Amino acid sequence: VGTDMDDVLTEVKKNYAKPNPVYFGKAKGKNIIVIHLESFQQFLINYKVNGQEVTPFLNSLYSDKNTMSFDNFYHEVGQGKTSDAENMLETGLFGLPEGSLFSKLGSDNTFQAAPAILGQQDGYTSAVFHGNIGSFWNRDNVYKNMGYDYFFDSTYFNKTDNSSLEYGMKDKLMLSESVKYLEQLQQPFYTKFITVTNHYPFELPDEDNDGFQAPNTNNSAVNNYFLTAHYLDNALEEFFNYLKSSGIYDNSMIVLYGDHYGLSNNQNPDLAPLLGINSDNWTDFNDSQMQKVPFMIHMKGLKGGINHSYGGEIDVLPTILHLAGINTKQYVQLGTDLLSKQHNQIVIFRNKNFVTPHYTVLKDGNGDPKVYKNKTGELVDLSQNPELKQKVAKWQQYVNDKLKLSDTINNKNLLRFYTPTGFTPVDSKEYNYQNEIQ
Ligand code: GP9
Ligand code: MN
Repeated sequence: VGTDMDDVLTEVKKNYAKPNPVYFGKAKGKNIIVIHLESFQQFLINYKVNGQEVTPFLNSLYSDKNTMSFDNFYHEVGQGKTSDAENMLETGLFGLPEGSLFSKLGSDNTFQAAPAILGQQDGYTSAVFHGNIGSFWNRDNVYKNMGYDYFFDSTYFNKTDNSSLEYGMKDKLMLSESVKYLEQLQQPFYTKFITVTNHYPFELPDEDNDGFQAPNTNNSAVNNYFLTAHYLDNALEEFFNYLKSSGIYDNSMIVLYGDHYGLSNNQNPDLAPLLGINSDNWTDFNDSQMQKVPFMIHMKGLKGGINHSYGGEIDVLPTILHLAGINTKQYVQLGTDLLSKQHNQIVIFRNKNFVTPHYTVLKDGNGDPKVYKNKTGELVDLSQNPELKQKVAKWQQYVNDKLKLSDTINNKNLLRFYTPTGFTPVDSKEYNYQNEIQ
């Protein structure tokens, strides 16, 4: 077992990308507020239906001079969906090839996750806010193993007959109900808000729609997706207004990300015309483009802009920790800081497909690579391009090795054999989420 972990550490060392001095520590000591945008895809940003912006607030944030926004950022989840996204952001390791890591291993595995790292290294208090039951995706157990101090699940919130939809409390209500707890948290805090309203089948009661007109395709999930995304956008604006009026905003770095696609590949042909593409011409490449999700870092005084680097959810943890002034060198994390000059731009999907800054590499029915040019969506004939063929094989090996490394660490629970210097292993028994603060 010792050698397994030694091999892991050798690989992880090779993978490390050193922080960019322009950004390292820029958020040192600030509160970190992570907002999980359920099922939110990048194409919604700046998209208009009948001339009306779907997400005017996020659009303004996206182009704000204090926001670092990414436009080539992909989700990398597998079957664990939301929980896989959370897992990558908190631990810097991938989810599993099948099922949800949270459900399968989350109760027993050793984690070296964001709340514990920030708590131990810089005195952060940590909390998650989520308007559904705490056992969904096994979160109540996983969060303890991650060292989350508090988990405000739906039992903490005042509910009425129509305050919840299928996946939990409506976002506006969850966010406003969270405020009374947020205000009591010791600062600096690391908090995560998991929204749910923009979840398939995207059904929004009329009373929650401010008059936004959905598009009119034959597919109601496609139409409704714009309504719930619009609702989420309103909810975020209200929450930001609160953060500003309470003063929390001035001492906080706010990180927003879409966890995964909302519209599935089955629905994309019905979405195609809304994106100006004929359904008959829709390809696997177009499906892969739909896996782009927002990633934005907003903070007063941050030098922002639209960053075209390619990256994904696995890269978020080192990015955030470096901004917070915590070097990630000794941690076992498989992504690289998106702001580092050494950031690795190969984006790894959980099914072993991948994207580079120039190519998207998917598989055909036989498992052979289908290589598309990102710029044009054209299929490249590899038999005419042996040099690229060789490169693709090399990249594929890298992708397979990376996923295998992650699976080995997770399946063998290897982190129990390695404790980074200055880190104390988390004891889940020290945590209890039963309405402590009330
Ligand atoms: C449930 C919510 C949805 O709590 O996070 O999970 P998903 O279905 O998107 O994985
Ligand atoms: Mn989700």
